[in-house]
Amino acid sequence: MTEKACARQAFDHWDEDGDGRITAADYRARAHRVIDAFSADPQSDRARAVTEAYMRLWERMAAALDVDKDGEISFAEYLNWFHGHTKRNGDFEEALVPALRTAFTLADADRDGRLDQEEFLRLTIAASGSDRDRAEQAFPQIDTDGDGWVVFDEYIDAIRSFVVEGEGAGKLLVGSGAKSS
Ligand SMILES: [Ca+2]
Ligand SMILES: [Ca+2]
Ligand SMILES: [Ca+2]
Repeated sequence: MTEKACARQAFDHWDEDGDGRITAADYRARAHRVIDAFSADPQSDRARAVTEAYMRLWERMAAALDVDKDGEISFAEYLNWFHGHTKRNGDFEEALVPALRTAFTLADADRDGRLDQEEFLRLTIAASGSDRDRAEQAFPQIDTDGDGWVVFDEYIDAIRSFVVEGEGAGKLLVGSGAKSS
């Protein structure tokens, strides 16, 4: 995949309402989709942690990417940033991991720190815009030790390998055509 195609895929992944701009509304909608997927009370601590983490992620992304400060990240702005930052793990770690952690925590209904396949499917469909077939394909690849459970580290490793390198099982989660819109 070319760098531009990779950037487009990632951009579309975050442009939740598909209007060609990434805004605070897209991040809020993404957080709400995750909360809805687990029928969580939006006022519960775990649900509010998801919304807050996604809004912090938005603020961080906007500060770095919204160069003309119009409150929106255009694809041109995204692409500029993408050129310089895709190979740097630190940005990924700092920005995205806390949001994914709150989503994972919400998905982990019995709080044992791991997701069974059904919990994993619901999380990835909501948080990554993946469809069910792709998420089912991804599960055995992400469950790298094959114990039938996905722990947070396995989940993050897969997403990271895609975000940073454009490869791996994370591609199945964020891959093109994953969204119906
Ligand atoms: Ca949008
Ligand atoms: Ca802008
Ligand atoms: Ca496992």
